[in-house]
Amino acid sequence: MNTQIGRFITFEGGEGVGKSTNIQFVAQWLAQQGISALVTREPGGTPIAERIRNDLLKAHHSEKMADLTELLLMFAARAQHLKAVIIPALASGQWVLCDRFTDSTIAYQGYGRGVSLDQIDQLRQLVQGDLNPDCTLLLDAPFKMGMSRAAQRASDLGEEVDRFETEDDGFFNLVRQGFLTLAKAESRIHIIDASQHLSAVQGDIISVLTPMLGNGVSTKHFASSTTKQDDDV
Ligand code: Z5A
Repeated sequence: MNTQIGRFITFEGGEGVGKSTNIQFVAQWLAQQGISALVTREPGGTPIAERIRNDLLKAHHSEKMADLTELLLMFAARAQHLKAVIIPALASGQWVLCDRFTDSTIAYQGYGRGVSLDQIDQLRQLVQGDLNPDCTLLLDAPFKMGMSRAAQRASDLGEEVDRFETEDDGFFNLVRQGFLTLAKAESRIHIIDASQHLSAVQGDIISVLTPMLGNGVSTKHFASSTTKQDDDV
């Protein structure tokens, strides 16, 4: 029986820090190494999960979405995405490159909205079991820099503002600190300085991923990730 499984790489960070740009770059770079990668995103990645995404991001609901509703919808979309897309791809030996995953839930719903981290962890266990990313690239930049890049892109492409983009500076600062706190605690998370020129960002990303090419497949995927010293940011 072939027990080889692919690598699970997630891209995290605030808005406009370059996740979509760099996920495409990594997919092309892996293809040059002869590695097939599936690019996907959260919330979303399947027809059902994309419908949930639409409800989550729509800026103008006639009622305010409760924080717990938002949290449960994130995990509902994730359950579908894991079952229909991520787990089958990994099992077939493909690498999965995912634009956001559970670290975003901890940063946005936990640190940003103030939902209990213990409750988030219970849902994480229920939905993921022991499946965690092998490696997470945390693209970090001052949130105003990301917002202004995203605003420029939105105006170039005529995109609408989503519900999260209407939050205030305090919320985005909490989210950024949440990501940085997680990065200190989890050895799989690598902080990439996303305020640099794009070529420097991509050089740093390759430095992180190159050691993973040595044995392009992993059989340890479902083991829990290693924990670093639990310092504060
Ligand atoms: N959310 C949540 O709350 N909880 C969860 O569990 C999950 C998500 C999974 C949807 O995210 C929202 O869902 C998100 C959090 C929440 N809300 N917010 N904020 P999304 O991923 O769909 O949307 P986003 O985070 O807002 O991503 P984005 O705006 O698409 O940004 P990005 O993908 O990180 O950036 P980009 O599109 O690659 O780059 C933006 C522009 O900057 C573009 O024109 C690039 O060419 C340019 N760029 C990129 N890098 C550089 C550098 N280094 N220099 C100069 N210019 C650059």
